[in-house]
Amino acid sequence: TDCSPPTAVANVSQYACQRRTTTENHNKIFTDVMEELAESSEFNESKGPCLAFRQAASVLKSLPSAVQCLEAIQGLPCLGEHTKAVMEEILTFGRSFKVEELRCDERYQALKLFTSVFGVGPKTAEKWYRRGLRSLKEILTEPSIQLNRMQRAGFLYYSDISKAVSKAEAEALGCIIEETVHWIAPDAVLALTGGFRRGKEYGHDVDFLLTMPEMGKEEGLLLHVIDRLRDQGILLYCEYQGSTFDVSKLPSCRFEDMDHFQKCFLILRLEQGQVEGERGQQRDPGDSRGWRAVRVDLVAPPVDRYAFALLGWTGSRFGRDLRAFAQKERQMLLDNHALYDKTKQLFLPVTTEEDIFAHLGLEYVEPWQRNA
Ligand code: DCP
Ligand code: MG
Repeated sequence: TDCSPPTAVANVSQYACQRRTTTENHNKIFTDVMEELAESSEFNESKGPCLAFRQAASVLKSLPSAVQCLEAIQGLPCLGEHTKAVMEEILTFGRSFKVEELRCDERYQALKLFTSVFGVGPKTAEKWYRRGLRSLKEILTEPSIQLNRMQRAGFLYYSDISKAVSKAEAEALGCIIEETVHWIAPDAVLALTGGFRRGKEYGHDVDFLLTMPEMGKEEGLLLHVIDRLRDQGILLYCEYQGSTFDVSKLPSCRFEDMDHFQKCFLILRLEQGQVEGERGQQRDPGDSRGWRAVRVDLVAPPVDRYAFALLGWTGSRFGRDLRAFAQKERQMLLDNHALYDKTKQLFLPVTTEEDIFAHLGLEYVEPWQRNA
């Protein structure tokens, strides 16, 4: 094996927004482990180690080939001693004992299981674990546990929504949403975002952005869409959040995970016959229902915020690092709503994603290169 550090590796940026990361991951044996360790740190509320493992995984995903030896990662950013030790284990033994130990850990297993339910976050999972609960069945049969509406839907459709959504299924949903939206507003603009916009073959949900060419016309649009989906009999669950977007409150000085646009978190019923390649075909001999439940997110920003929302919702670490880059390297604040130049004390004019990259002095990166 060639252990000389490839020249391309010599100048990898610490920021994902200065790297190009396709869905082709040559270092999956390392990144899967890093992501499990990050998740475990998250359960333990160890923010530092969690971020460190996620950043390390992200750097490894951007490499053009598989890492064969420790020498090959010399000079790469974001790879700490901890990460290197894990990589050394994998390179030497083909496996990580540290992560194998973790996979056997009762607490990790339970928290991973509980957080796999739609509507259950680390806090709730921890609460259930502390009460001695270990399985989903125990949660459902424990009389003192009060599930909220979202969690009830999460349990009801658990087997469907814990199954990956394929690109063909995402496209089929795209057609359904498009037809629904255009029936209500023929000039509405609909875009597939999230992992599928980045070219992923599978996802945990399907994310769409929706807007109107005329400012203000997007108000109430989502509620109409929801009504229409319900009329069609395909709305299994809906959690609607109205807009809390207020131009006068910009810029937000902290990194906000949630944006203020009107949005809804849905579970939709997708007929097997509507999915390309599955027409007249039985997916699973044991499953004769002919449909599955799918998680869908719809977000409807006003058109003048569309580029920011699109960039944010296309997501991955790429988006997070863009914000960090803007703040640390450019003294600018970027979120899903706006880009503010702190030095010039003004909001920068933006209509496209390209404009945002240009303002930040970054080369444009295509969505399919943002799988950081
Ligand atoms: N996002 C955001 N603001 C929110 C919620 C999400 O900017 N309020 C971003 C972060 C995510 C992206 O939107 O990267 C889409 O979220 P998902 O959780 O659906 O992630 P992906 O689509 O990237 O992956 P998956 O295949 O798991 O759906
Ligand atoms: Mg998604």
